[in-house]
Amino acid sequence: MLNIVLFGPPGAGKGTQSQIVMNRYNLMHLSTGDILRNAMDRKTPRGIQAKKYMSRGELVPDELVIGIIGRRLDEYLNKTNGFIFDGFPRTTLQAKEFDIILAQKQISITLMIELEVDHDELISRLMKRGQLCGRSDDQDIDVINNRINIYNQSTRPLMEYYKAQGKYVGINGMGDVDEIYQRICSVIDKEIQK
Ligand code: B4P
Repeated sequence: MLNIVLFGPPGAGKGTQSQIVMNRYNLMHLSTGDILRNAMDRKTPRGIQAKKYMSRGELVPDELVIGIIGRRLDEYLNKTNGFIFDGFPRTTLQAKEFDIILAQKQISITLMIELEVDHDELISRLMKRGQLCGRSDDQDIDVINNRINIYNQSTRPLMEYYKAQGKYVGINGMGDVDEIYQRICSVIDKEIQK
């Protein structure tokens, strides 16, 4: 099974790239951000709980997102070649719990690919999306900065966790979508050929 964690700050292109990479390798795309936004729109108890955090640009509690991922894994495990995890894990606790859940299912993460993007480019992409799509967490510069700061403090250190397992690869996330897609595919193809 090919299981990829696509990693990077808000606006790095994780969601954008996941959509095209999943088609090429026939993978299931699991985005905790999309799942939480869907729950918010449907006003489910989890969605109502998540909204408090997401509207401020804060991370949703670990137990809530870990539960979501566990349930989705059970649902799709026997129906796919593998997964792209987009926006998960985001904390060390999530990564550790995730490894335990995966081991119980006798699978593991193949690679963590980080998209490296300059701070000014992140702000510009997110503000543009805020204008085009109306996502509320992309419309307020303070919320955007809070998300980027939380990424740097709580999420980026996770790369060390995957580096220690020999699974981390950083790639240049600047440039047009197709260029970045080609860079991601060359990393995955190299791994598949090993
Ligand atoms: P996410 O939905 O993961 O949102 P994101 O970090 O903003 O990145 P996203 O993947 O959507 O954007 P992308 O970079 O593709 O998280 C939202 C919130 O959910 C979090 O703040 C948190 O509250 C909560 N959450 C989610 N997962 C959680 C977890 N595990 N634990 C706790 N809380 C969690 O793209 C951004 C924009 O850039 C797009 O408009 C795109 O068109 C554009 N773009 C992409 N590539 C480009 C390129 N090469 N050039 C120009 N523009 C580009």
